[in-house]
Amino acid sequence: MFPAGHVVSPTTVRSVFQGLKSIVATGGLVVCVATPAHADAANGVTVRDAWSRATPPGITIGVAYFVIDNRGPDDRLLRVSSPIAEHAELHVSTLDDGVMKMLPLEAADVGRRAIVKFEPGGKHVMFLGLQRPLKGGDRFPLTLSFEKSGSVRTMVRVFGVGQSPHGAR
Ligand SMILES: [Cu+2]
Repeated sequence: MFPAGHVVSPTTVRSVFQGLKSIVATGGLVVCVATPAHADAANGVTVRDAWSRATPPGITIGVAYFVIDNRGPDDRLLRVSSPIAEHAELHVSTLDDGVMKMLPLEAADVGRRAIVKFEPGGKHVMFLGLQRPLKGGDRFPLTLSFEKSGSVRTMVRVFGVGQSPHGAR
């Protein structure tokens, strides 16, 4: 929806991710949670606390945040993917003169024994072409591909509008 290097006004960002009241849709996303929601480990890299925000009806972009805990050597997050969206991209947000800019990241470095946080206002995963709106309480899988550690799959928990793992926002 947004081209690479897009510039979006803070208002747009707010309305997409927080502001609009979500209309309760019937028959919400049903994800079979066969995988436990706790962190999944692979060769030293662990991904935990993955979360996302509910999306308003008609909006086909979404976002995801998580914490990468690397107990091994230097690594890099190269790609992400999820069955809920046509594309998933690595982005970074910066506030520049009151304008929220989101830029695509080619990869995210994960240093040796480092913790890298994807969080609001910083690095995030952006979903383009969501198959359907995300609702609070949903869970969906996200696969992160690392240069050395390979694929790490985690489950993302969707929070309602104005909610986050840290309480209301
Ligand atoms: Cu973005």
